Amino acid sequence: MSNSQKKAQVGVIGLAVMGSNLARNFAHHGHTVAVFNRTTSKTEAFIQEHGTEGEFIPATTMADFVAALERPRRAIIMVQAGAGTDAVISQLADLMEPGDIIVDGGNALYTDTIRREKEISARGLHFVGAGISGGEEGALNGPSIMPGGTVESYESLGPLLESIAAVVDGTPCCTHIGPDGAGHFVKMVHNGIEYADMQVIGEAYHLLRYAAGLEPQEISEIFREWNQGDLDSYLIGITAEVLAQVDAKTGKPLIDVIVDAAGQKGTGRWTVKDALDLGIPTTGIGEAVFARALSGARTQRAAAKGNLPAGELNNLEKLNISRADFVEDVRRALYASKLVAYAQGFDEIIAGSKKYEWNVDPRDLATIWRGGCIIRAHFLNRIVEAYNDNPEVESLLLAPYFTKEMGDSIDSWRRVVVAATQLGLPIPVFASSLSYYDSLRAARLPAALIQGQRDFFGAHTYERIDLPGHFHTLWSGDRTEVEA
Ligand code: NBP
Repeated sequence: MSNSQKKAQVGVIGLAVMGSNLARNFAHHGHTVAVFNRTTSKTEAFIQEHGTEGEFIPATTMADFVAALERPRRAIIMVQAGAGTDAVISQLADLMEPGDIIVDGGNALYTDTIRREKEISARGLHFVGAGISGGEEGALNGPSIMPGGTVESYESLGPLLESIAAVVDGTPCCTHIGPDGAGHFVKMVHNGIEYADMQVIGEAYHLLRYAAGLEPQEISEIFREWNQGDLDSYLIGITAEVLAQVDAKTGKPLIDVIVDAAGQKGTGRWTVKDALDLGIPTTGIGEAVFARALSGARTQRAAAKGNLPAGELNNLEKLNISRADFVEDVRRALYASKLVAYAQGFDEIIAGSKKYEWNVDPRDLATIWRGGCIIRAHFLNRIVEAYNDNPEVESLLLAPYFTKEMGDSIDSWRRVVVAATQLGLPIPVFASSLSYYDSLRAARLPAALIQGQRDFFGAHTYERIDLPGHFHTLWSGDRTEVEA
């Protein structure tokens, strides 16, 4: 029901998939919601379709939209990230008054959010970059929400957002993350972790299909079973659904008629670029982003298919591995690789938080990612426990639960990596995560040689294990060592 007399507690701008579902979610929770879309016909269609679900105030101009909001005004922008967001912010800011709050709920790059927050706060308004995860279904029924911005803005905005967020064990999946770009930064890394999680699941499927020779329906059942244990998560659940789907047109498993080229919108790539800048080895996320890129290089792949020597390939029988053992090994390899990806993602969040002085509490993230979002998973409770036990833990992998899981998985993981390599099947994240793990635990790394090489060609100096200071060998002279 629309009501032009009443003021709205919240407004949503942009009535595409995310905005319309979010607006409905607010209305379902008893809030009056002002709605506006650049193309008015979309607002009309929205009211036509959903107007009876709650109290909406449709606006045909931005001025009407702003006038419909109670103060302090709370307007959530759900438009395409980038130029569209900038345009809407500028129009809104011109119409708003000090103390009002502009929320960008889109997938903005966090550095844009930092810039926007600076500009908007200089005008006396609050600007909140809020990561919202859960896609269409989450926006409607309870997303995971990661708002940045000032503490003051959260006092007004928080209860509203918490009222529509997913709830796990009585706790809403929404909390104040930290100042300016903190919310969008953690949402970015969340998406990066999502890339790695999806890729390791993909690798497990690929091995069960092409190494163990199982059919999609059988693999669906295996994933369903896995979803009862440690791997219990949204992504494992939907994997079972996708694999069980039969294509109505051909009668084949749907998976077999979908082109094997994965798309991406950019948040995974941003996560990796930022990890490079921060010097954090998020190898799992990186390999997952590259795996999508390689899958999409369709011309190059077509040229290479059947034309690159594979060497002598093996099979499970020759490797003396039973199918049942292999399935269990793959489950453990999947879990171990996944834990590595999460550990790396949390390393990046901690490093980003330090760089920007955001004071992000990693426990908050593990808590609010338990529901609503794409990477929601049972084991996130373990991350909360790990940081509760030791907030300064050097890596999540060193927390007792994780170390034990790695110990229980490591032999399986090595067998899977060896088997996949001998079968010629690609497992970029399984393999690179194992290398990361072995690098992390290594007593010595070949980095000593790299330092020697760097000193040889560029006099970059090296440190010694037995003396303080920096040293240089006179490589082109008499090869004695001097202190730099
Ligand atoms: P889209 O990203 O497809 O954006 C479409 C909306 O943006 C329409 O309402 C459109 O208005 C509006 N818009 C554009 Br485009 N340019 C505009 C401009 N210059 N001024 C005003 N409005 C403009 O919508 P979405 O998929 O609902 O996503 C919204 C945001 O949420 C994005 O940032 C997205 O990355 C993020 N997000 C999406 C998901 C998801 O699962 N889809 C999940 C999480 C976050 P029009 O109707 O007049 O063209």
